Amino acid sequence: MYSQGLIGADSSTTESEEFLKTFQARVDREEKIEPNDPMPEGYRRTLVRQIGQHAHSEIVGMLPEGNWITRAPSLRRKIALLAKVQDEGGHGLYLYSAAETLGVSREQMTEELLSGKAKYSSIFNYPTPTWADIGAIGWLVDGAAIMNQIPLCRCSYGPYARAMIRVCKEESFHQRQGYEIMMTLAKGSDEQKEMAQDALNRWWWPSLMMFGPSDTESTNSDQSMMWKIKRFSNDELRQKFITATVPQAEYLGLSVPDPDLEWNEETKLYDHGEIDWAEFKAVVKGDGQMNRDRLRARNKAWDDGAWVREAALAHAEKRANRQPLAQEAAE
Ligand code: FAQ
Repeated sequence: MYSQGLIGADSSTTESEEFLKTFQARVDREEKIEPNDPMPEGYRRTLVRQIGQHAHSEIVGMLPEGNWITRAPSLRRKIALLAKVQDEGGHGLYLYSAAETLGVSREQMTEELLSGKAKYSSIFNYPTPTWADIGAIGWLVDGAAIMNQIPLCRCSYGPYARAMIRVCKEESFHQRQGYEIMMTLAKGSDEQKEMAQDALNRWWWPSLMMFGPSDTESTNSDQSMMWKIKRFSNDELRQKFITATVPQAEYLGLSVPDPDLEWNEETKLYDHGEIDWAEFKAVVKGDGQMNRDRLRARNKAWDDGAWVREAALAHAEKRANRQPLAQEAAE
């Protein structure tokens, strides 16, 4: 099934017109689609693709911040960061489980991540050289993730929508954790303020790229919006994020690194400069600063964990073999 590739909605299905119409009517009535419900193959594959990529993003997303757990500047910061990174691992697990309800196995998804075949969010291919990066990730990356994921709580597919409710609650703690780090740095010494500005300079544009290509380039949006998997387009969410975040930067006394950023009184939104889509494409293709490093780290974790998987399997086998004896004794 899944071996057909990581492809998006495919309109060349063999399902009857009537079946597709009935399904669309359910979606339009805002009924949740559940795992055993009939669904078009394109809908199923779109969800496997999106939820799988989302799960991989959470798992790879543990790496840039994990880099700072042993170097957090205080015990309080270390505890909060540990909890955040642990949450991200948990989000990955809920999401893999949600994808499994669509008939794809966790092993298949993991194999696709480790081989470099599966996509994950471009944002996690940037380095975290300073402590301020941890502030910027919480503030901007989690902030962008929340903007994108709140509408997913209303996604037409029940298991994904329900997973998103808990994920969004946790992301909101992550965002505050990051903003608080930025506030501390921005109110600190000149050197700390400079660190905060430098992190904002490096994370601003990649955070805007998280929302995906512009609407004219987004291949999956129209179909995903029709199926109510997505509720807003990539550009709409990006614009909402900019509008919410610019005043937060002003409050910190930091400047957003976009000379073309300007409040538009008519639209009540910020006009912004051109995003470097060539950079986005290169990162998604695997040529970002940290792509190779991230995949190496995930592959090492998989290899290093082999003994745990083997031991768990051996234990399960032993228990299974013991059960008939225990039953016999009880009889
Ligand atoms: N990076 O047609 P569209 C987080 C791909 S979680 C890489 O617009 P779609 C938590 C896209 O897959 C962050 N690839 O696609 C956290 C598609 O490729 P395909 C992840 C990207 O699906 C915080 C192609 O481009 N969040 O941050 C990206 O309709 C801190 C065409 O694009 C989610 O996954 C990208 N940025 O819209 C963790 C949320 N953007 O498969 C740790 C769920 C697009 O056709 C620390 N996903 N592509 O070959 C979504 O909402 C959607 O999938 C979008 C993309 C909006 C990401």
